[in-house]
This record gives sequence, structure tokens and C-alpha cells, in this order.
Amino acid sequence: GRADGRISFDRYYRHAEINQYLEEVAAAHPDIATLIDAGQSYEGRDMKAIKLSSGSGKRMKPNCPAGIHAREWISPAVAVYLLQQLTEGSATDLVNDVDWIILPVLNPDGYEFTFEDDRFWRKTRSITPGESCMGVDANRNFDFHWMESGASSWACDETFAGNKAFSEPEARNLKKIILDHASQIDAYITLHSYGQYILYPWGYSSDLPDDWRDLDKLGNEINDAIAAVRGTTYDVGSSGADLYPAAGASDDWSKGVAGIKYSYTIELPGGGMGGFDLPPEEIQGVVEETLEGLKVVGKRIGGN
Ligand code: ING
Ligand code: ZN
Repeated sequence: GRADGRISFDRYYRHAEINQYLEEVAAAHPDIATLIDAGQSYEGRDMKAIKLSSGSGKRMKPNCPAGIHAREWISPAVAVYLLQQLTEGSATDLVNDVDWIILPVLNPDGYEFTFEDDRFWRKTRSITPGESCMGVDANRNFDFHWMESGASSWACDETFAGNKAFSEPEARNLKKIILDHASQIDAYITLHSYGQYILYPWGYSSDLPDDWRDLDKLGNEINDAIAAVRGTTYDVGSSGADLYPAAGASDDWSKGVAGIKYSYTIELPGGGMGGFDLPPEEIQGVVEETLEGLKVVGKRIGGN
């Protein structure tokens, strides 16, 4: 529950509750935590991120965007758990050596829509001029090989890429946070569900980046750490070759344009109806095991 000023992982939280938790963490830990006003969504919701830093000037690993797809509820839950554990849990030492930026709900309009109207909505809630179907797939909206593969120009499709790259304020807000910090950022992890994949670029084709072996190695270390908790295993590979080609995704842009070396999409475990509706009683187990994988990245970037 949320009433005691802390947060537990026995249910899914609304966007306003998550924003409130970020405010509380910032107020309770002024020595390390700073709220970042990330801008507004299409419908005017305040998007908040939080930066954790010991001030040691070390490198940064943002777990920026969770919740880029509205229905993937376990994704914001993992981001919030990471924040809790970095500030008052088992991972507080990871703030000594590395800075973190966490943005738990990248698509707040869509996220709220999945609570109020349509549990399985994926896209944003914007209106594209001249189109009757609403919403853009924010993970096809980034300006890197935009629309080259796995994306639709038909507004009614789930993978509608928008009428231009960065048409969506939510994608632009994430771009701004990353570019504001880009020279310090070494890792980018975006949380999705579902399928138990640890994916690295490229997504726009089955080509691999020159340093793919580094990404593959760290990806397998993430998998090993998660598997050690209770046996959950992930497939590690590039999204274009191992899942399906899809251009305009945020991890491709983060590596290809922002120059962030370790860029990943983690497809968390599925459950419930259609895979996106992991039952609340399974949240705790997933957030705990996933944290062990995220710690591996923090340790690598922190040089430990
Ligand atoms: N999957 C991702 C999607 O946006 C992905 C998979 C990741 C594709 C990175 C391309 C690049 O389709 C989900 N579940 O959203
Ligand atoms: Zn997704």
C-alpha cells in the first residue's frame, strides 16, 4: 500500500501515486536525490524523473524510461523498486560509485488509459492531424532509421510510428533528458514486457554494432544474476536478429545518436491475460530478481 509514506509491491500504482513517491524520496534523501521535471505528456500530465547521485562525479547509468508502452505494467513497478532499493534498500551502496536517472512512467497518458478504459492499450494518446485513430507507438518514434522496418504508417496500427520522428512529446522529453546528460551516460536500460529477452541494438535491422560482443557479454551477466535468484532465464541477443526488426526504438537511438555504449531493452516476464497482466502477487518476485540484473550494470559502470 501507499498510505504509510513508503511503498510496497503488492499492487500496481497509478501515475499520480508514482509521482508522489518520487517527491517523497526526493524530500527524504535530499543529499542524493534530485527531482527532474521531464516535461509534460500530450494530455498535460507532469512527467517526473529522479536523479540519484552521491556527488562523486562518477559516470551515470540511467534506467530512464520504464512504461513507454502503456499496458506493460510490470515495467514501472521494476523502476520504482529500483528507486526504493537504491535509496533505502539493498542497493544503496550502488549510489556511491554511479549516478542513476529513473523515469518510471514515460507514457503517462497511455498508462492511465489502461486503468480507466482499455487495459491493453500500448501507444500514446495523441491525435495525429487527419487521422481518426489515436496514439503513436513511442518506441517507433525515435529519429534513428525511423520507419525503415517493423513500424507502420497507418495510424490505427499498434506500431504506428507517428507522422514524423519525435512527433510525440513523451519521446522528445526523454530525448532531452538523455542529451542533457549524454556525455556522462554509459548505460541505458529501458524496461518492457513481456518475453524474457535482454535485447541490444540494432533493432532497425539484423546488423550488429561493432562492439556487440561487449553488450552480449554484459547481457549474459545480467541474465546470470537474475537466474541466480530463483531460476528465471532470459534470451540475450540483438532485437533485430533475435526478436524482430523494428526501427525507431529508444535503445537504438540511445546508442546510435546519443552514443551510449550499453543500451538495452529488457523484456520482463509475462503473465495473466495476453501476457501483459502479470498478477499483483507476482510483482514482488519479478522486481526482486530483476534488481539483481540491474545491479550488475551499475557495478560495471561504477567500475566494481
Ligand atoms: N517489445 C519491443 C517493441 O517495441 C523491441 C521490442 C525492442 C523492438 C527494441 C525493437 C527494439 O516492440 C515490446 N514488448 O514492446
Ligand atoms: Zn514494450
